[in-house]
Amino acid sequence: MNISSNLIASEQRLGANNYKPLDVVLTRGEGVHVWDTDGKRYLDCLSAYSAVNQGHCHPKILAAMVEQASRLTLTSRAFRNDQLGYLYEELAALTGSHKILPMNSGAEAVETAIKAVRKWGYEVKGVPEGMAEIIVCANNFHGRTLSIISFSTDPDARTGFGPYTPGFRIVPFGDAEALAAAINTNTVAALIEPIQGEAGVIIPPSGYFTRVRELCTANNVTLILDEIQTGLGRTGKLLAEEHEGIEADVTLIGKALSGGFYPVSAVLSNSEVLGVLKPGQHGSTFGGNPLACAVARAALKVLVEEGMIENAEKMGDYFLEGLRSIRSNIVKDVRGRGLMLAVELEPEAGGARQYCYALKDLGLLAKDTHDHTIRFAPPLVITREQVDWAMEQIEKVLT
Ligand code: IF1
Repeated sequence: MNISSNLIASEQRLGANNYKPLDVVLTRGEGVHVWDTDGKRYLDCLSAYSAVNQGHCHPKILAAMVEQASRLTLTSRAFRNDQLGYLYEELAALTGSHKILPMNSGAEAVETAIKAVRKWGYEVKGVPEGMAEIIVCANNFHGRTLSIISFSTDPDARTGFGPYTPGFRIVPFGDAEALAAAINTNTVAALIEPIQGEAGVIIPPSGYFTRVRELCTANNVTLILDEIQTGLGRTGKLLAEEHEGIEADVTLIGKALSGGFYPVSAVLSNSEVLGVLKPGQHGSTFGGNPLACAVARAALKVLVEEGMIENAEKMGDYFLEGLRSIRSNIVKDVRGRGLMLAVELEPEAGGARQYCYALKDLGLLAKDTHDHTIRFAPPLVITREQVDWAMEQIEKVLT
């Protein structure tokens, strides 16, 4: 038995069985590439679900992390640290947000936003206590906590974990009139992904978000966009909302906020929503810690200064064009924006997972979702030559 089969056996014996990863054991990463324990190199077309947008082990983020880790890692928010203020300034300058609340995981950012808009609903909008409603979309993915899975429509994510948190209304994604019909005087927010990731890279019809924005403004409803996956360059813009020409009231970011080095998330707010949280009402031991802040500052800096967002737009268009040019009778649909791409296979293809294994054998790592869809989301530093190489492998496997 080699190292990787021993490690896989240990995982199977001792690990909770809540994942079914491809059987590739990775030990090193650099830029768009990762290596397994046998030394085989792969082009990473998942980027840890868009957390390593900046590429694996980006040297400048690494340097910031090492420097900060050797100086000060954690103070808790009982005291102040000399990194948080800088992160606030830099995030505000970059995104135009007025108030920021740092957390760790994406799910925590979502939970934070839910708490804040409920309190805002009671204190500012005048919703009767306990009556606040939040509108969400069918086939959403916002994380794994109890309140978040309470409004999931995915049986795997939800079934068996009740009792569920009330206060959510589910409407179809991409249907603004359904959202309009669901709004009432107790509606405090609409929580939406700009592009649904887990659902299979679902892009809403054009004009959807313009109408959603109008509806939210007209009804004093907070528009919360979950940009945890779509944000920070993934779709070819800093935030995916820019494609729609709108501004959310509350924007959630995570994942690539650290370039994959550390769990860092944040709630960005343009409105008074975050202002309702007073000392003692919300927080986290690690949220806003100096190590997280230093890493996030470096991750944002390289994203912007090294042109990764523009590259995502260019290489995304090129990758999409390449995928669309593949002639294969098992391909049902090809879609994407920036470097958030998907190929949906015909049901006769027999499931996407076998194609992911075939791609892995050729040195390309991609992830299946919802049985019939393969996602492609490489780090934003991918070059034209690397896209060409990826396309050759994908074409081989699909034709
Ligand atoms: C897993 C999916 C992606 C997210 C959006 C919040 C979160 C996520 C839009 C929560 C997280 C991850 C979690 C990861 C799988 C992955 C995923 F397939 F499940 F849907 F990316 F496509 N909002 N998405 O996409 O962030 O708390 O995880 O930091 O293994 O569960 P988190």
